[in-house]
Amino acid sequence: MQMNPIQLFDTVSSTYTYILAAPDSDAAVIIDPVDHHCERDLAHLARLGLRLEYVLETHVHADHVTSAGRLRQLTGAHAAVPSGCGVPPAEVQLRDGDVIRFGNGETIAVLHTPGHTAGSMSCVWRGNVFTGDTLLIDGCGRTDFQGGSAAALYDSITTKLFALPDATRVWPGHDYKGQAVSTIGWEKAHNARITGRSRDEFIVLMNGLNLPQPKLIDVAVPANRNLGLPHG
Ligand SMILES: N[C@@H](CCC(=O)N[C@@H](CS)C(=O)NCC(=O)O)C(=O)O
Ligand SMILES: [Fe+2]
Repeated sequence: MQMNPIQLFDTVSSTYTYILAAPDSDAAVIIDPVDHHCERDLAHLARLGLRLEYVLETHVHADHVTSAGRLRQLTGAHAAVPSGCGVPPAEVQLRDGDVIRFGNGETIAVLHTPGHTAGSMSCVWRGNVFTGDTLLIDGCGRTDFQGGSAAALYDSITTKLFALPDATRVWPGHDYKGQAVSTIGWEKAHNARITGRSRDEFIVLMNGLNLPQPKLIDVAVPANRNLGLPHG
């Protein structure tokens, strides 16, 4: 079976980028592309004969710069970002419950899943959920910058993502341990941050992590609010 979604990795920031290829047309969507992999991603699309319709961002990233603006310029794709992320140049400002249509009747359902950042979104397509940094495999995104909230993250994961069918495949925005894909059922039963913790216990855990700031945060956040393009 053709690998779909196509999962691509950035070893610098441990970011996953995804290409979703419509099974019955040449249309494609890319999720969370990374600046220095623009040519790699264009080559993937070209080799597979795919035409990019949307560049989608799950949130404004703090640890790497997106290539969304450049991919949009080079392919004519539309840029779609969460409306709560403050990215004015994106023509599609996503809200909870929105549906992105591409190809021949393909639909991506958009869920607002705040917590890692205030605007963070997850996207559901054909039994797959792209969780950005809301739910990671056996983990979750941090909640200590960009309007993050441990309480909101707990609610997003347990009431929105865990409401998806157990067989739904979970494709995270990052992985720091060499893991690639999970399922909602597995995460419900085993997630090291969530499973067996009350909401209050989760909040205490997250608020006590004391992680160092991402090295690129002061560069990445302003750049990503302009789709990774230079300001001016
Ligand atoms: N050391 C990394 C930190 C990366 C980081 O903080 N990643 C965020 C996602 S943007 C996160 O939520 N990580 C989860 C964790 O470290 O528990 C860097 O400097 O970029
Ligand atoms: Fe993030």
